[in-house]
Amino acid sequence: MSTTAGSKVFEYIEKLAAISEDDGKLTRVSLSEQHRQANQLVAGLMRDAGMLVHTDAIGNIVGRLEGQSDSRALLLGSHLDTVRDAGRFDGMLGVVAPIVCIEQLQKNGVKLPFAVEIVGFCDEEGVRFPSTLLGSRAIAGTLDPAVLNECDANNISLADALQAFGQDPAKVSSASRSADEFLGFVEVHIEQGPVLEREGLPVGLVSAISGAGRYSITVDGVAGHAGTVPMHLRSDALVAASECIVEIERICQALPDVVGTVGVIDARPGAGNVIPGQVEFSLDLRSSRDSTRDQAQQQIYNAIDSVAAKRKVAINCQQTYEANSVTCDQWLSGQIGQAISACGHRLHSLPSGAGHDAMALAELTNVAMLFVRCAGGISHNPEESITEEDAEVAVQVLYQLLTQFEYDAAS
Ligand code: HGY
Ligand code: MN
Ligand code: MN
Repeated sequence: MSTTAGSKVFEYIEKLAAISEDDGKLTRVSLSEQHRQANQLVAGLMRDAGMLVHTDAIGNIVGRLEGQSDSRALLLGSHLDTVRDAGRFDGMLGVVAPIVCIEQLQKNGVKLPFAVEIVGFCDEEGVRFPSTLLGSRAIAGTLDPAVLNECDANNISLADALQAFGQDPAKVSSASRSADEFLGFVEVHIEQGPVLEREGLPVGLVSAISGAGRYSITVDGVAGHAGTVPMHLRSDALVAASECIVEIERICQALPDVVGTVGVIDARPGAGNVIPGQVEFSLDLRSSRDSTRDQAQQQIYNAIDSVAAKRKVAINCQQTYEANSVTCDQWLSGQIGQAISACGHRLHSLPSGAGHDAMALAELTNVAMLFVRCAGGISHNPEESITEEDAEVAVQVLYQLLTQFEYDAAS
């Protein structure tokens, strides 16, 4: 059977999907042994495609193909870390599709005037550490050094994790790149939503990326004996947290274009016959409009204050991360749009509710995104899937973009 670009993409995706810390599920967090193995696999694919490869100071894997006449690079790529029990395309598609495209260019003897770099970012999901977009923010030069002190669930700091990964945490800032090195950043990513499938389209153009805030909310009540403390004398941290969570849902349902998610909750001491004395839960708050997200945040804080007073508990809300919404660059998006049309597909532009490394890179260079249809819009779920045909279209659009790329060579 002849290999197509789509089948090559799937071949590489399957190899990456086999590298996981969980048997039978795909979980690969940043700076782990599994991340190291994934970087090594991707480095081999990049080298086989004729690229020079290095690992930067934050653990991103970076491949580069020199241009014939211009040292500036069009940057491509996405993330190699995953959520827990993840799908195999979220992130990885945006690293593998560009590599297959470079393979095709090399096979066809096409020499581009400008350089191409492909990056596999080390941490976009923010599963291991409280912050996220670590790899892309390091490249953009916007990473706050304070994140080096953030710890994972095993109390390992980012600095120690970098050390164990073979990187010197004192040199993280050397991962930052300068704007004049790049022509722009294009990220290929699954849509993670149902729109392209409903439109009957294999690919789409991203107009904007929603901003997001992440919070850690701690409720302090009074632990007690489940059998001896009357209901009216309790300061039950878990019931108070539950009321806060229902309030968060009510507020986000009432506001336009806001989504709020509590994905993690930890009740302590965690015994069935003990009234929970302390609860910590996460909040992920998003909107394509930063002002609306701010409005939701304020309403949530007010609601939490009311619950605290009513239930005689102390509640602390700590924002651990924020990324403002990003509008994709018109010029770069226009070139992707031309490539989509040239490949014979109707152009459809849509916003991204999910966050992406492109949000961080927008601080450094022009960014644009190509979405690929995914079945049922399912993502952050092992059922996440795309077709080989759509993967083929993504590579074709990238090929068209690179070979027809128009830019001001003089500047
Ligand atoms: O959470 C997100 O939007 C992304 O998948 N990290
Ligand atoms: Mn994701
Ligand atoms: Mn992603």
